[in-house]
Amino acid sequence: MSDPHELKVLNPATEEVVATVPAADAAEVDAAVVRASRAQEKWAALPPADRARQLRRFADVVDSHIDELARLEVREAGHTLGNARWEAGNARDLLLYAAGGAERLLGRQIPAPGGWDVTFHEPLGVVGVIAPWNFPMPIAGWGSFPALAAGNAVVLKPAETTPLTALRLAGLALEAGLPEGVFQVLPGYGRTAGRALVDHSDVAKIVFTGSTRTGREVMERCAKLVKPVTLELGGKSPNVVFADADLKSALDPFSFLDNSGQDCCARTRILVQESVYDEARDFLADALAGVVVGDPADEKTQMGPLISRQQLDRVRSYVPEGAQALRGSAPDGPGFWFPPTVLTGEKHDSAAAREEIFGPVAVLLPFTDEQDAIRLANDTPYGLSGSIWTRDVGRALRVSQAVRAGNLSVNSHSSVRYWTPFGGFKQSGLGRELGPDALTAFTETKNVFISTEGPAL
Ligand code: TXE
Repeated sequence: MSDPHELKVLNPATEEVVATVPAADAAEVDAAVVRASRAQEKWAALPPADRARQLRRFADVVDSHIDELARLEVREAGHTLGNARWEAGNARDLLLYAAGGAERLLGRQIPAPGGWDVTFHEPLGVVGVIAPWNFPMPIAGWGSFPALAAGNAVVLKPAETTPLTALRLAGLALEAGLPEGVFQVLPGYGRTAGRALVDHSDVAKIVFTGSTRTGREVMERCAKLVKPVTLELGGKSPNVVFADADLKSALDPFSFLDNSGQDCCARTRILVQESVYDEARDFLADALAGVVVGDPADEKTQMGPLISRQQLDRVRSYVPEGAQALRGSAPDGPGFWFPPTVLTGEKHDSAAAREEIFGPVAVLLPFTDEQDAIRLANDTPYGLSGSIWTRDVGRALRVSQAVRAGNLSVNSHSSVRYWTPFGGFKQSGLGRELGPDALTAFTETKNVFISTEGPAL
């Protein structure tokens, strides 16, 4: 069965149609890649400072549209206004940070007898970025902006449910003076436009963020062309809380409720030392009851709806009627609402404790001692993120070394900053985005040896 020719974008808080957008087919993907290839040659030939200046101008234009972009994100993704403003600001900040990278894409000079040996970071060509719906603007930027700064052209396919902010960003890029074809956004279905981008022989790399299942398929298809991939996949991150921790901060419910739990770094396995388990449960019961769930456009709202009916059904399937749980409240009526929930009767190996739910649902589990905490924290195929809460510095260091995950925080729930590397161990992904090395992931290293001996006369 072929996909429809358009995408219907719904407001997840009301189920009203926000917009209808044409969906690209394989021929349109091909045409975009041809345009991108042409544009890329000129873009890569620009002096780095000129490329940087154009990206800074793009950042300025994004900056003057923060509120518009944020309100669009609220309507298409149901994010709270505060979060959406942060997301638009993140796109601006990453543009500025990546722009500086264009001027600092340094090679090396390596000692070699009989001459000089130097390395260059050359752009790959056309990069395909496949983005998810959970953070449409930031993740579009994480894949695209460092690639652009390194001299590549980008074709970005946003998720079916959230194409609008990405399309607007592409419009703002043109407004800022970026050459046509350098940054194109092509909404479409995963198995049509997404696959066409992955399979295209002139797309030099794929950056994919989404489910582990689809990521595996993307990697398999890329293998046929020996095409490099960066994969940012799912997570089931632990929040390890020792008895000596500041419980109030450690059990901040927004460590798993932010973005309605649709966050690959959400700390959804709350592992609490058994001596403070009851105290933790009582604290969470009160905290969930106080969470304001409702209209995401209202400044006072702390948590909005889920993205879609499909996601709501998926989340519901993990919380059957009569499940032992602490619950907050959520609106009735239209919209994809689910209340903040902590499951308290799960075993370590139950589906809810092991699988990525991607909704406002965490499990609360006890552990005995440090070794038990490490064992449970690592008892998952994922390895994206996690928090460790203790006042014992030695223990904090030991546990952060022992937990196999790409992004940990000690006595904090922070995880993603545009200037630090981000990515997963195990089945959470492959490669890193952001941080000081972000641009090199979009380059080939070329080594050139120059003889100083000269040709024999
Ligand atoms: O993801 P998909 P879905 C997880 C989360 C969620 C589950 C399913 O657990 O509940 O995945 O979400 C495109 N070839 N995450 O179904 O299918 C698709 O169009 C090429 C975690 O939305 O992975 C979209 O643009 N592309 C995650 C993108 O892939 C394909 C964020 C993601 O969709 C494709 C999102 C194909 N065959 C979901 N099939 C995170 N890491 O944060 C789909 N796509």
